[in-house]
Amino acid sequence: MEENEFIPESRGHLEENFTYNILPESGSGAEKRGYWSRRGFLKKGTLAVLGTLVGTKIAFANRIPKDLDLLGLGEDPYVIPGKSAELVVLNDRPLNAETPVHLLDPEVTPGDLFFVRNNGIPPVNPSKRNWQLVIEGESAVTKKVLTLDDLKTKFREYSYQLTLECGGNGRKEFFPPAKGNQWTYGAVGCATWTGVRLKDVLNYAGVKADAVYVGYEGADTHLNGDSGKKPISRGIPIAKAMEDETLIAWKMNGEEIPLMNGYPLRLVVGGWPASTSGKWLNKLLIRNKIHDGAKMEAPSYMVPCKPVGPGAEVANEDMCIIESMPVKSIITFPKTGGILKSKRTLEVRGHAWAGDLAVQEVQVSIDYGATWQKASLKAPANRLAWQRWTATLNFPDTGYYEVWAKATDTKGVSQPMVIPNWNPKGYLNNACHRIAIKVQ
Ligand SMILES: Nc1nc2c(c(=O)[nH]1)N[C@H]1C(S)=C(S)[C@@H](COP(=O)(O)O)O[C@H]1N2
Ligand SMILES: [Mo]
Repeated sequence: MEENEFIPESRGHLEENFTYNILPESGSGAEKRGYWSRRGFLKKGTLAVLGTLVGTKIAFANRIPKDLDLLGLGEDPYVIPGKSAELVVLNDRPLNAETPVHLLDPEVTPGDLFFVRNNGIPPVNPSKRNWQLVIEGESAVTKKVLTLDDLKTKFREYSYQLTLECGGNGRKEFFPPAKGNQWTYGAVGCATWTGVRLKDVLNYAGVKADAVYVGYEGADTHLNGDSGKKPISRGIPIAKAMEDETLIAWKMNGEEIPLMNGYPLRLVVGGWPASTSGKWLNKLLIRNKIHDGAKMEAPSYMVPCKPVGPGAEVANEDMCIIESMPVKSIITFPKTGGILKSKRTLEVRGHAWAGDLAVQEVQVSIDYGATWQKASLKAPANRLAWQRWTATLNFPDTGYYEVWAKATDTKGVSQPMVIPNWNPKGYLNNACHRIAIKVQ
């Protein structure tokens, strides 16, 4: 095994006596530098797209070795504009990319590292100046149309740090596998969002007594080019919509929201599946029934109402809408694979969150869960923000260790050690995160 001294990333800091071994991740293409794609995939289906990018048809297309980067493309086609090259692209149509878990280390997730989950094609060059937000629906007293300026001048501005996690984060671990993006740990982030309270805007239009749900629509378009069809149009019950922290935001970390995260305007619903946080927001629908937009229908963003065995077939009527996300934690420092040299103590850290609840306790184990040590845990910056945890580990001997982290929410519910309730779409995997450490 080759060992190199290296600085793993610009933003992490290395402890003294700490290095990494670079193990090629199998299939990731890390071992295939040079002419070969770092991204490790060039799908057949993208050839037509590549053709348009190089400006002519690609001759001998069927002979292009898998994973070859075409020189004529210049830049790595899988670096997303406005995003770090270190995001891992899982799909390019629609574009989906996750954050490597160790890059989630900052307490506030930077915009260029925030994951991207698209269901359709984002709007091209959306105009901030001409942006309009329509508020209507059966349970709206009056229809309203607001510009961005209206939002900024008619309502009070609020900022909250809010955790957004895709319902499918962790899907990769389910067996039998579930179709869809094979997210590992990185479809989560916690940025500071600035905007107005959704409830203030809803009240401005007037909310009738029979209102039960608020649905959103965005300016993205369907993959199949059908302009009448929305790629996604989800929603939340009126009670969640009326919470102080539910925002219509135009800023992320004090700057304009990156295009891929919803510029110029998006909903931010902390603690719930991020699919409820509509990007490129241009319509709110105050509904007198559960919103019936795209991806509200079963089995999208639903799990079996009662647990089922792995691989079970579940009828649509036995599926329930996911609401608050479950308790979860990640280890963000060190990056897995670290080698601790001539030292037996190491400070590890990460974040923990628990949907609508707060985290009460985080514990860590270095002996495969036989014994646990309490980590120190910070209060959240505000309700629905993830919480920083840290722990100082004392390794009794040299050797290979795994560090496991486990969070418990304020209702006493802990993360499972094994993959939880299998479900057909692979949602809500909140099993404990583990990293490997070698003590030399
Ligand atoms: N308009 C629109 N809003 C959307 C989506 C989308 O495809 N279109 N994807 C949803 C899903 S499934 C998730 S997980 C989050 C992802 O937000 P992000 O891309 O900013 O990380 O946005 C949600 N809002
Ligand atoms: Mo999602």
